[in-house]
Amino acid sequence: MQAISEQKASAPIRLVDYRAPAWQVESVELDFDLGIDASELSARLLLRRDPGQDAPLRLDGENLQLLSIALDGTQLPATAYRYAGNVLEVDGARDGSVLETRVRLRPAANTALEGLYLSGPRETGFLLTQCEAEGFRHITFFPDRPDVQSRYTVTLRADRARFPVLLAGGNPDGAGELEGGRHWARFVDPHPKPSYLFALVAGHLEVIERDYVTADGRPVQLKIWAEADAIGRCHYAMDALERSMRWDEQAYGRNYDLDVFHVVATHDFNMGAMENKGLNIFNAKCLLADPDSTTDDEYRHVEAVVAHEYFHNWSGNRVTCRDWFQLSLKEGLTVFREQSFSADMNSASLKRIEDVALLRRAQFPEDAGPLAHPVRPAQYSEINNFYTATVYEKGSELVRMLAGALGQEGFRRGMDRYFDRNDGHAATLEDFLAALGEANDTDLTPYLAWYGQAGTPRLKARGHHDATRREYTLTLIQHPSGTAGTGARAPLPIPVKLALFARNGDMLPLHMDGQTSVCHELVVVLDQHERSFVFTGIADAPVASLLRGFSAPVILECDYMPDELALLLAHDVDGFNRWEAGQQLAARAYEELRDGSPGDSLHAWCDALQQLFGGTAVDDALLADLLTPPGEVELAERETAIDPQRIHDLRQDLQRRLAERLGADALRQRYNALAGHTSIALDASSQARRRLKRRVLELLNLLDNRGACELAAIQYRDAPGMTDRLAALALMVHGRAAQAEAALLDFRQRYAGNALALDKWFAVQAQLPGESALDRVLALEADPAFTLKNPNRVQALLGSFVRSNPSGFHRTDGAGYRLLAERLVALDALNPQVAARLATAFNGWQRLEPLRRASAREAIAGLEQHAGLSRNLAEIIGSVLGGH
Ligand code: B3K
Ligand code: ZN
Repeated sequence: MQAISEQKASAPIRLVDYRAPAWQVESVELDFDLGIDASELSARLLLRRDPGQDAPLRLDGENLQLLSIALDGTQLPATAYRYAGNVLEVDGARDGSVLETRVRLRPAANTALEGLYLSGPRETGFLLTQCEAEGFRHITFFPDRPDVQSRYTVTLRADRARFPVLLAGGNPDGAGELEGGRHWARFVDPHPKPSYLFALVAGHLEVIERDYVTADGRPVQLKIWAEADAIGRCHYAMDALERSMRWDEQAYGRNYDLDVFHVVATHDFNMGAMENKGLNIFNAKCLLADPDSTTDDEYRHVEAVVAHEYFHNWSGNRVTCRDWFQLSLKEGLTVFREQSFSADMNSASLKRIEDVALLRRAQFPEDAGPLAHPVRPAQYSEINNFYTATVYEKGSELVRMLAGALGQEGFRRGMDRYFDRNDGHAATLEDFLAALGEANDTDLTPYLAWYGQAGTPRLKARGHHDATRREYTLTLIQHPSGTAGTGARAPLPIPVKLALFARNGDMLPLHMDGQTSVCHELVVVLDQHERSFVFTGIADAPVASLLRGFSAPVILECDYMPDELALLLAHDVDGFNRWEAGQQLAARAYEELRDGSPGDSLHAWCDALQQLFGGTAVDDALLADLLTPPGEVELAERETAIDPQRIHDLRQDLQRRLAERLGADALRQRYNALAGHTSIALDASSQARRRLKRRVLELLNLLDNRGACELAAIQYRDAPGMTDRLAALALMVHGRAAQAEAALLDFRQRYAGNALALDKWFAVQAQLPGESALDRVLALEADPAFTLKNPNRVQALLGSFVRSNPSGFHRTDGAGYRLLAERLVALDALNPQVAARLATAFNGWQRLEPLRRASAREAIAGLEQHAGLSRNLAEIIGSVLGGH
């Protein structure tokens, strides 16, 4: 029986409606007969009924072709069950019943890449699954919710020649031959798990292996699988995996818990990677790495994602989420763990800068517009729309605040308590805060308010120095954001790490509230609307360095004088705050230019950077970041009527003025000195040199376009690796160099067989600033290598255009908006998740200047009228359009 296709229910799911499941599945046996066009699957569920509930047995199932159904060994007549509205209701089930169903799936026709699908061409590709959040219901009938945890036994059967490799999560439990050239393999997972962590992979794959022994003595086989042309690019990921496993043992005392850990790379994946128990599946772009096709930033990203998915084995798998509203319980926590790992493996302050820059670029705008939602949303229509920067990145910032409040040892004690108490359970954010708090005899419930309130709070800081009393009073005031919602707005606990600097750049000892112990940095917690903190023994007016290390995810408003920011930029020993002072100064310099009155901030910024550029106070990587003003998206956040082209031009002007101050000769000299070191080594100082080299050449380009492009052409030709090659290519393309087309052609030919490198070729062109980008995008869509079916390619071309090229996308004639709307319709029919994510590029349209606002509105409203949008896209479009 085929489910009658129905309009998806649009009533939102609400946190307040949560009820414990009436039925659990104690164990499940899945038996697959795999094929590309059709796969069949028998499922045998041992059911447990909650004695306190008498609801009938209801199982989720979407677009499943039901072939047979039996209860306790008896085939059911059509009158004994009903399959409608994506729910299968079965009569007569009782505690201990066994339900057996058989369904047929169509993997090759599955373009949504959710459930069981095909990666690659029909003839040579392989089968794989993606179940989080609700993909398992596309595979079989099941109570597809994370608080149902079951033991899985999975048997795979398939033609050996077509599917030589058969993998599923858990430990291997036998394999063998069958008649007709077929074979089988069985896997048993001893750890009960929710259905979203189920996975299988079948097809032609190569493997690299490594033996690992956990700190508690378990031998584990680590196996990374990829197609033949990619397996040589998996070694870096293997090293990263081993580093991650050791780190989790040392930092959190967490050991791996199966005999084998599989990782598989695919080019067809809706997001970065997936932490399926014992069988992680990765988007190739987050796993494959080699110097010829991977940039330094991407290497660090691969390391971080490998770690992230591995860390989920405890924060997500062993302790999972009760319901999807608790998503940040695993995602925010795992991002925090991943960020801490990356900080330990690389430069901690650069990592912090990178993370905060991402938060501001991706999360702050989300939190400031119609898509704003709390880290724990109160309702959703489509859960896949809530894998957001808020749940992930802001969620991580909340864990960071808790970790800061408890200190390193206290946090570890709390995490031990959390893992031990909730092991094998589906937990809530309350469980998390309770474990952390109880292990430290402290009440962390005030922090729950952070999880329930949308919007970025503003923190106002005012300093007052009283020379006669030798006192410095710091007053902090918090304001909820406009998107915080109408619910309770209790003051949030805001930890503010601070230090005071004397005018000569020395840090001052801090005496507060008559305390005798002296320190140079401390954390005060603003837990009321307003509070003042008095520091004594301060002879001269100091400069306060606030929110050091970005100690809370807020927007700090402090009326520094330009010379005060310049002092912090020159002297702060907190690498993050030094960078932050530069960013603030640059943003003010930008505003001076915008208002037609270049003044003190511009001069102070250029002066301070000239000093740092000529000295040795900061390393090359930090210098590169200091020489980079806030991006166009961040600058737009400061505007009320956004004109992206004008923002682009002003930012260029700002950088040109900095370049002028540094001087073309000094830039050229520095470039030549840096260019002398050509290596593909990944150590910190080699990466730092490449980063600074790129930045210096970009600045030089603003003074001497022709000269910089000539240097870029040489750099492109001689580049030993992708970092230098791509930087040179981007400079030539965006600088409209005479050499650009030849370089693009060369790149295209060189990487014809390398999909990830080809994505960069699309992306670099889609980011061409200005109105001509759209024609370029249209031309590239006609390229035979472009397809809407591959999420990475869509992201490379359309994603880069609408997200990373504001001056190109936001054309005054609205053509960018119309293009996006049209492509969303086409994409939605293939892959609703990818369409919905791309549609968030419309976020913020209400704050555009009137002309663009009108055309954006028209495009979005037209889209909303379109019949048959997926629930995913409809929810985003509906929210973005809001009440306007
Ligand atoms: N947990 C997955 C994301 C699943 C997304 C579902 N649409 C990757 C991660 O955060 O590790
Ligand atoms: Zn995750």
